[in-house]
Amino acid sequence: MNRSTCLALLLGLSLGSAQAADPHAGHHQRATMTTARTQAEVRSIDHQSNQLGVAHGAIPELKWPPMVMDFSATPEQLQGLAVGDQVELEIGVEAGEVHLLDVRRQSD
Ligand SMILES: [Cu+2]
Repeated sequence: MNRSTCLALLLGLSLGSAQAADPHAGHHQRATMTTARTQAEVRSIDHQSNQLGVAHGAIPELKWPPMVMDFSATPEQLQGLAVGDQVELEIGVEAGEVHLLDVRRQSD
């Protein structure tokens, strides 16, 4: 391999990695958030650390089995909720992070 071939290969490699490190990559991931709605029952509410514990059913869109889990929530989302409430949750998963997008108490 002569010197100019080596240089061309090096340039090609660095161009390739420059593309992989596209600063817009992070922004584009926003478009890949997977969202799903599910029925759940409120199991715990922590107003100190803003955690909402729920039992939810299977969520095929997210490939989640039924489970009991905690979500980080906003104080607004926790407002007016009580343990035992039936709620509808909108959940978004983006780059492996779970976001609680919406909490709606089911009218009884
Ligand atoms: Cu879950």
